[in-house]
Amino acid sequence: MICGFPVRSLALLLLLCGLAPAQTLEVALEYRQNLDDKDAVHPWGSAHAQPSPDCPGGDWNLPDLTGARPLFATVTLGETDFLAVLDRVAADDGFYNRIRFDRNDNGDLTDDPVLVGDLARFGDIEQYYVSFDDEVSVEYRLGGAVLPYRLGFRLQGQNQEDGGDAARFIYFGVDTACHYAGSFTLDGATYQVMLGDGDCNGVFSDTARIPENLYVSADQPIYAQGDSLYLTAEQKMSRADEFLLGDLLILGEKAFTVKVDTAARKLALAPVEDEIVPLKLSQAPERLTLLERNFAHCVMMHRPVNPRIPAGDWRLLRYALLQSGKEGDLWRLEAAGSGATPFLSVAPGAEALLEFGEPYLPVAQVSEWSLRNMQETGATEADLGFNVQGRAQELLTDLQLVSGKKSSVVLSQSSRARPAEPSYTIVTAAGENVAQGTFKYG
Ligand SMILES: [Ca+2]
Ligand SMILES: [Ca+2]
Repeated sequence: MICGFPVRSLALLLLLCGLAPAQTLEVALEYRQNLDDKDAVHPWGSAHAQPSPDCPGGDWNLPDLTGARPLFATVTLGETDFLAVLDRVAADDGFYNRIRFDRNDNGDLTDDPVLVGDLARFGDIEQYYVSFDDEVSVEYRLGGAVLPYRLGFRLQGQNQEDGGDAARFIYFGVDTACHYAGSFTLDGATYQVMLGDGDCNGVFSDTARIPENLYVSADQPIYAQGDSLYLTAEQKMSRADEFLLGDLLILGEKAFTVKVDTAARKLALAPVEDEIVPLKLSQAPERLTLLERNFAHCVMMHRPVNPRIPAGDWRLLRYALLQSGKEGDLWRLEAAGSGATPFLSVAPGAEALLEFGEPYLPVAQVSEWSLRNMQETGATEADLGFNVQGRAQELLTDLQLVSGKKSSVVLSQSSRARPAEPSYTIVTAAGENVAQGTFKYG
């Protein structure tokens, strides 16, 4: 007998005592092509495949190519390398506008559909942008599985007739046109999820990190890279439901480790068992993402209640807040950590406090880039930027009216869901007006 219950009722007893054995949530992931539901929101992903005039080693069967200098690029998905050949429809076309892509990975580029792009030239220099309407569906290998994928392509660059390394300056963009979707139920709520391959490498488990060579300034949000997890308890997914993929998820008052197994098409959410530290938040966010200094962990929080996180130094990446106005209008504010946002040190055994959000301060300033440009080139014009900065020196990235027809906030004429653009006046020390205008969203 335990607590007056027979032993065979142990499971029931544990449930009653709130000590039910922690269960891992297994979420089956279904492959989706973005074109299956064109009007829906889809995760975005992209990679650059560096073109080269040299064909990689291999036993290739190449078609006749047009133009003096065809280029070759390798697109890697999982453990499969696909060869792409760039050439021109007509020898005198200004830029590369035809792609042969070894879609079935058989070394023969004569049995694949030929992709022809729309060539757009802009600027006085011979700068081109080439878009391709056709996408390609492929199969690739990963972890013993053969998986489907869908890709789109675009090209950008300057036509340079001479010079051996001209290909270095050509951007061959490969875009993800597919994702995985699934759902799970927790405490009576049904959550929809989508997984996106942010770096377009066929692996959907790349967690957030900041590129080594990224220039991080105080007046710019920090853009981390990685795959994405969209999560919502609503019927319809929106752009605001995106997280950069983390290895930890705080959902309400629960904490889970997140494991994506692309080959098995599975997302596993296992209750966190390691010791983690209570974290107080100065505001209640709709969602919030923290990245550990060395990218050892990334925590995604969805409507967190008494969240806990591992010890370490943490960087505030992004958050979203919902706030009601006086007229019953509901606003969503989104912000991202900047280069000036301090790290938060979280030590074992002591509750930490993450301060962010209100009070927000308007900041008008000449950008660091513009100042450097003036100093280095003697330029006499500069960009005047407008930011709204929160308590952690984070920067507002968006402020939108989510619902409600009336609002005491004056709305923008150009972007009706946003507040009106602020205006500015520049005055000399002597009080003379020298310039005035209105900022633009950008
Ligand atoms: Ca082929
Ligand atoms: Ca990836």
